Amino acid sequence: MYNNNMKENRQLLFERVVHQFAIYGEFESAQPFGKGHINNTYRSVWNQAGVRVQYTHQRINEQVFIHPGEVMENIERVTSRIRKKLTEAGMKDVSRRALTVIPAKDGKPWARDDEGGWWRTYLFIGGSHTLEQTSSPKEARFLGASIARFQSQLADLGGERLHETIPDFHNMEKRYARFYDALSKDCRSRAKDVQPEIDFMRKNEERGAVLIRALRDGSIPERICHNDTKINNILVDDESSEALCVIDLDTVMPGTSLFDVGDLIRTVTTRAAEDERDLSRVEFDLIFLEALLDGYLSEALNFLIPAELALLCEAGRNITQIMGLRFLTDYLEGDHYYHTTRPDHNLDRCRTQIALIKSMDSRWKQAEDIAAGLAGVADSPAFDTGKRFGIV
Ligand code: ADP
Ligand code: GN1
Ligand code: MG
Repeated sequence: MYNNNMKENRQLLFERVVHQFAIYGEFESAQPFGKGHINNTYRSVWNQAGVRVQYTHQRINEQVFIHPGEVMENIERVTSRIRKKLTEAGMKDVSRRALTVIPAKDGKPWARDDEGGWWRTYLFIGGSHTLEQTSSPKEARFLGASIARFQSQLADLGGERLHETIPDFHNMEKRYARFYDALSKDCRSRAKDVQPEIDFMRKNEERGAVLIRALRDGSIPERICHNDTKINNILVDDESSEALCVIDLDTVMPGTSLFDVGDLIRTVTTRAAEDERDLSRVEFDLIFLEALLDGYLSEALNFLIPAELALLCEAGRNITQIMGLRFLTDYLEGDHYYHTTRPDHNLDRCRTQIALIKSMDSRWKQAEDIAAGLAGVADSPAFDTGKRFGIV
C-alpha cells in the first residue's frame, strides 16, 4: 500500500512536470527508457488530434550537473547550430539528425518539478536505436564519421565560450587526486579487495596524463567537443544502420577532439560490453580500430593538426584509463555516481577497462601503424608514447 502510494506520487510528479512543456494534445503514457548511467530518461506518448507522437523527457542529474540551467544554455546553442548547418547543407530529416529541445510553456528550455528537480524535453527520434557494442567494421566507420561531423559542425560556433558543465571532466591529474582521496578514506573498506586494480592505476599514472598535459602546454589545441562519445550516445537509423544523431549533449564544452576519439576507441573497438564479466571477451579489435579511424579521419583530416594525429591511439588508451579510474573511485566511494544494477557493477566496469588497456598494449605497434598510415603522420612521432613508456 505504502509502495503503491509512493508510485502514484512519482507518477503524479512526473505528469505534472511534463505538462509544463509546450506539448499539444493528451498525455497517454510514459516508460523509463535507455541505458544511460547519469540522467533519468523516459519516453512518453501523446495523442495529438488522433496522431500518436512521442517525446523524450529527462530529469537532469543535479549531483553531476550542478548548474542545469547552464547545461541547457549550451544545449540550445549547440542544437541550433547543428540544425542550421544541416539545413544549409540541404539535408532532409533535420529533426532526426539534431536534437530538438521542446521549451516549457514559459519559454524556458527546462521545467522544475514539485521537488525542485530539473527536467527537459526533446522530440523523440523515431526509427532509431543505440548500439551497446559494435558488430561490423561498417558500423565502426559510420560511428567515427558521425563524431568528426559533429565536431566540425561546432568548430565555428563563435560567441562566448560554452559553459564548462563539469569542470576538469577529463583532467586525469584531478581524477587521480580524487582516487587517492577515496583510497585513503576507504569508506566501504573495499580497498583490500581491489589491490591489483589499485596497483594498475598507480603504475599507469604518468602515462595517463599525456593528453591533459599536451592540452595544457598548447601542443594540441582546445576545441569544442562532445566529451562523452561512448557508443550508445549515437543514435543509429533502424533502416539504413547509419549513424543518425549524436545525443547526450550535457558535456559538450571546450576540450580536445582527442577526448572524443578516445571514448570512441574505448567503446567501439571491442565486442565486449562495458560491464562484461568474462574478461577473456575483452579484446582490442584492430579491424574495428582501422574502420573507426578511417571513418573519423574521412572528415577530421580537414581540421586536425599533426600533433593531434600523432595521439589518436594514445587518446583511446587515455580515455579507457580515465574511465577505469572513475569506476574504481566510485566503487571505493560506495557507488554514488554511476547508476548500478548489481553489487560490484562499478568494479566489473573498471576491470573491463583495465583488460582493454592490456589488450591495447599487446597490439600497440600494429595499432600505431594503422593510425599513422591513415593519418599520414608516420614520420612525425611527436609523442611516441609506446617507446617512452616501454610498450613497444
Ligand atoms: P544519460 O546521460 O543518462 O546517458 P542520454 O541522453 O544518453 O542519458 O539518454 C539515455 C538514452 O535515451 C540514450 O542512450 C538513448 O537510447 C535514449 N534517448 C535519449 N534522447 C533520445 C531522443 N531524443 N530520441 C530517442 N532516444 C533518445
Ligand atoms: C556516463 O551519461 P552516459 O551514461 O552516456 C559518463 C561518462 C562515462 C560513461 C561510462 C556525465 O555517460 O563520462 O564515460 O558514463 N557521463 C558523465 O559509461 O559522467
Ligand atoms: Mg548517455
